[in-house]
Amino acid sequence: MTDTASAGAAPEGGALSNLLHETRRFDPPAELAANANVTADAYQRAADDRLAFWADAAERLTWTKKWDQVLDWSNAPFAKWYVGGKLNAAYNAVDRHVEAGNGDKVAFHWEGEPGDTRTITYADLQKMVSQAANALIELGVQTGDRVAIYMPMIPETVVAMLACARLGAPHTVVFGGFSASALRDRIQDCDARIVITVDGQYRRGSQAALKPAVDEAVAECPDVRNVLVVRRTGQDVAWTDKDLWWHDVVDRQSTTHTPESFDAEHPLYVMYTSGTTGKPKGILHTTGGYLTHVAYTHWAVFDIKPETDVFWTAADIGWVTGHSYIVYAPLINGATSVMYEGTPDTPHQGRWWEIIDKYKVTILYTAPTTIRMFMKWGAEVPARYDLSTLRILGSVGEPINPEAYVWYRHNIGHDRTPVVDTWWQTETGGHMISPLPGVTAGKPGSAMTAIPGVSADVVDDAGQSVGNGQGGYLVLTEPWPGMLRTIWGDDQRYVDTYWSRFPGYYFAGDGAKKDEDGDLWLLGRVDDVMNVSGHRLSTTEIESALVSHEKVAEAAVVGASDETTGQAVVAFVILRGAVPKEEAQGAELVKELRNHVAHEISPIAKPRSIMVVPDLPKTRSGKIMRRLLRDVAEHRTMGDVTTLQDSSVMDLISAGLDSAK
Ligand code: 6R9
Repeated sequence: MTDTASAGAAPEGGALSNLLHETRRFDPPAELAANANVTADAYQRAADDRLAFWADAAERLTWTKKWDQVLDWSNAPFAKWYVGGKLNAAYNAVDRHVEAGNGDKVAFHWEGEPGDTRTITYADLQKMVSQAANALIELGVQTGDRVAIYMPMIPETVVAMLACARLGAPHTVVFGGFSASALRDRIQDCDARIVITVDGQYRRGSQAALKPAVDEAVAECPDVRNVLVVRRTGQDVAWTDKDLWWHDVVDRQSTTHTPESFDAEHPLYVMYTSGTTGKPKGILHTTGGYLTHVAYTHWAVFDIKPETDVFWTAADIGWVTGHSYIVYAPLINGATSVMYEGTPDTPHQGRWWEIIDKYKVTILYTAPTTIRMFMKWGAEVPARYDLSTLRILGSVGEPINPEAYVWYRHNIGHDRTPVVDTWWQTETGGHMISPLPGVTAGKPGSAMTAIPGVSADVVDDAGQSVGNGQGGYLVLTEPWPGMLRTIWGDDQRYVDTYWSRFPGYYFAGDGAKKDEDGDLWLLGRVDDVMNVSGHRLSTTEIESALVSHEKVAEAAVVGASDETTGQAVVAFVILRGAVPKEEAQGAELVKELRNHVAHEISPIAKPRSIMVVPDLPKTRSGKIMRRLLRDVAEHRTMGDVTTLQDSSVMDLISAGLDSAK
């Protein structure tokens, strides 16, 4: 994420518009359209009276006291939504469904990586959350205290989050792949007093310890009183006098707990997201607005039918996508979800499709990077399973290349399912720009339009709205319920980062284009834009051109400094499974790919060099860390790798580069 409000340049429209040559259109299936939760009139209703629209949406929640005012924007950009309203997040996610007689309904079909499974109903969840809340009270947690959660994808992670929410103690979940120092920084930044973790997790068939990283982090956090440890793998762990086993403390608690109501603006959680430089930003979300936003979008964008759907967000809970669409939204809406602990290729490359087949999943939500990985493994893998229950496919995290979109729709959705490409951020809380599956004729590669109740635009350097066919910066022109309220402990950084570049508008940090119909195409972070001989090129466009070549599964493009052209295009590609090894290493293939880019976009976009790599450096959310690839391309020592999902990837790439010299 960009940190400075003035960073970067947006690509110009018109100059290079490969993506806009995409002409394929996919209408919503008639049956889905006829039964859709949301129809086209929602856009008009929201445009006529935006606040009345969001007041309606808030009726999806159970309030103990209704709000007096939908939005107080008098102290902009510090928003207050549903002013005066009171509610409890955990009650809304769990208890009310049990009270309504749906206690036996499955909340989660949980699948462990080694093949162990657990079925957790809403009634089970109510008991588990109540016990965990009672345990936290025993450990001295009070309303407003922060609790850090460093856990893998197991049901106790959801329980821990909801127990915190129930007590009004904001949680901060730190992705289990992050290092001890990343964990320490986050605990210290939000001054968490309790840490909840596990002994270890299952990763690619083996046990990976998590607790040692907590020990290392907590050694430098004197204010942490206790570490609550869930036993997941049973492996040996070192023990300190702050440590307590979850089963010792939680299991003996009462299974009932009466929830208290909190103010709509009471902090719900802090989620850290990295800046390009400097310390991570603690994005603060509060209760009423955030829950309204995620519940509405989950219902509208995924057309969720809680009675019949089986919903699967295949993402990590340590990413905002997991918070909003594994935990809060599906539970608020009373849906049944799948939750999977492990990696997609353990013990075999068909694991996801086997899970869909087994639980009859109807809606799948994942990231483009994962789709491209499946492309690399080949279409014959999903073809072995029954995926006929799927009715909607979602994408999130990066722009989805048209080729990946079409592959996903065809090989996973069997050409029956709409693909909803959802643009949003940790900061926005929930979906902002997305097709609606029963309304929108989808264009592969385009996130289409702002959802009802949200106002987005593309502006030029001067903050003027650009015309159709033009590119610029993506901005959000009106406040929305799920918006971040501030950066934890740093109001000024909140104002500077998001609200200063274009006064009155939220600056998202992404480049975007409007096509001839006014639909939106996301072009990546503005700091990923290159300038080659005075031409501004977007990484996304060149990557999409490379991925459209039959031999390429995944591509990452960066701009490396170049004496003559200012910057030069450097590409890293992963090939599809079927390409023979000798060919993969040959100069012929590189030439073929360079020519392909020249043909698809323009000779200006032709990469100076293309390197075939086994893997790419990615974050927990599957975003390619181009900053590190730039370091490689410019022969610099590598920057901070603490937020990489797998830091050994960079060693492989550097080694390959050395041997290619
Ligand atoms: C949800 C999430 C936010 C950044 C965002 C943008 C990129 C996310 C996208 C997308 C194009 C999409 N992004 N979804 N770009 N199309 N459908 O990813 O949050 O981790 O905070 O990242 O991700 O660049 O600004 P977060």
